[in-house]
Order: sequence, then structure tokens, then C-alpha cells
Amino acid sequence: MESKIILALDLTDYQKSIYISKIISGEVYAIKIGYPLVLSHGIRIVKELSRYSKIICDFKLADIPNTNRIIAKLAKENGAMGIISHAFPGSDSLKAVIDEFKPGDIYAVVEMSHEGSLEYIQKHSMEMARMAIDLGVDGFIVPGTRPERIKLYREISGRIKLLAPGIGTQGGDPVEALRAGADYLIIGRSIYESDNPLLTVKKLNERINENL
Ligand code: BMP
Repeated sequence: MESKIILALDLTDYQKSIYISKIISGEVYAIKIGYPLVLSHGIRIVKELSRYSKIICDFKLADIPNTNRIIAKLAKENGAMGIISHAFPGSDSLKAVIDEFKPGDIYAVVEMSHEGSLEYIQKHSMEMARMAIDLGVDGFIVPGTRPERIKLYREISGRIKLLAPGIGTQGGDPVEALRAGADYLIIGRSIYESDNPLLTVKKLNERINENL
């Protein structure tokens, strides 16, 4: 069975990121990389790691359409399979990412896993989700820390994939998030900071397969 796990590789260490990507790639659906790695080693790290795994660029794009487009192009040219964009800057900004990055997968952040997400983002999350569906995104980032919210997104999302971060270190439970309707779990520290990341991922995959 295909793994439900997307590894969040929030590292700055080059050797460690290559090592973990190599050993873990066969056990995860994809690897998500973001500013920690790209600011440390440049956009070429996307190309390098895409030798081992599908890469999702977590750039949380939140700019005017033109700037979003330039960044999405860089991710695409360097071999990213997916890109994460914020939805809150509005439909024109998100559409620019979609137009540039297709046929790659575009995932829109509609709600976040941390407490601060309740202050502003959550208040408009359903409107943002509907806008993103209309524009044709492939998936949403939804809070793995709030399974009851994942259920709501599942109800309105149809074919749209739900990717849930916040599992493990932030308190979310993998099985609960998947039962609530998540398609994939984004997991970082509880894997790459563990003593044996490969064993940790294997055990997580086993637990998921046994409980779904
Ligand atoms: P960790 O499992 O170490 O908490 O990592 C979670 C990953 O998911 C991080 O890369 C974080 O930036 C990202 N993320 C999140 O935790 N919550 C969100 O709402 C959106 C995210 O992209």
C-alpha cells in the first residue's frame, strides 16, 4: 500500500538531508522541503532531492500574482512535483501559481495547525477553500491537530486531496487525522529527530495500515 506520509524535511544540514532522503524515500509518499533547506543550500536542492523522491516545495506563496508566478516557475524548473501556496492573498495570487505550476500539484493552505491560525485564518477558511476549489487546486493543507475541522473540509472537498500537518510533535494523531478524512500526513520532527528515522517511518506506516 502506498504510504500516507509526507516527510517534512525542515533541516539546514546538507549531509543529513541527503542521507535521510536516501534512506526514507521508499517509505514515504513524498518529501516536503521549504525555506530551511532552500535558504541554506539554494533552489538546486530541489533538483538534488528529487532524485530520491517526489518533492513538494513548501514555499507558502503569499504575494502578488507576478511574484508568486516567478517563484512557482523556479520550483517547477527545478523538478518539484508539488507546490504549497497560501490562499489568503486572494484568487488572483493563487491563480497565478496554478497557471504557472500546472500540470504539477498545487496545494492551498486553508487553515493551519497552530493556535494562531484561529485568530485570522480560520475565520475565512471555508470561503478560501471554496475559492481554491473553483480555481482547480489539487489539494488543501488542513490542520492535523483538529480532526473535527478535517471532517468539514472532507465534506466540501470532493476529489481534492487533504494534506494534514501537525501530527506527532504538535500533538495530532495520525490515525485520527486519516479517519477524519485526510489523504496524507505531513510529519517532520517526530521522524527526522528520532534516533532511527527509517524505523520510525516504518512503524508509522504499519500502524496506519493496521488501523485504516
Ligand atoms: P513537524 O511535524 O515537525 O511539526 O512539521 C510540520 C511541518 O508542516 C512543518 O514543515 C511546518 O512548516 C508544516 N506546517 C504545519 O506544521 N502546519 C501548517 O498548518 C502548515 C504547514 O505547512
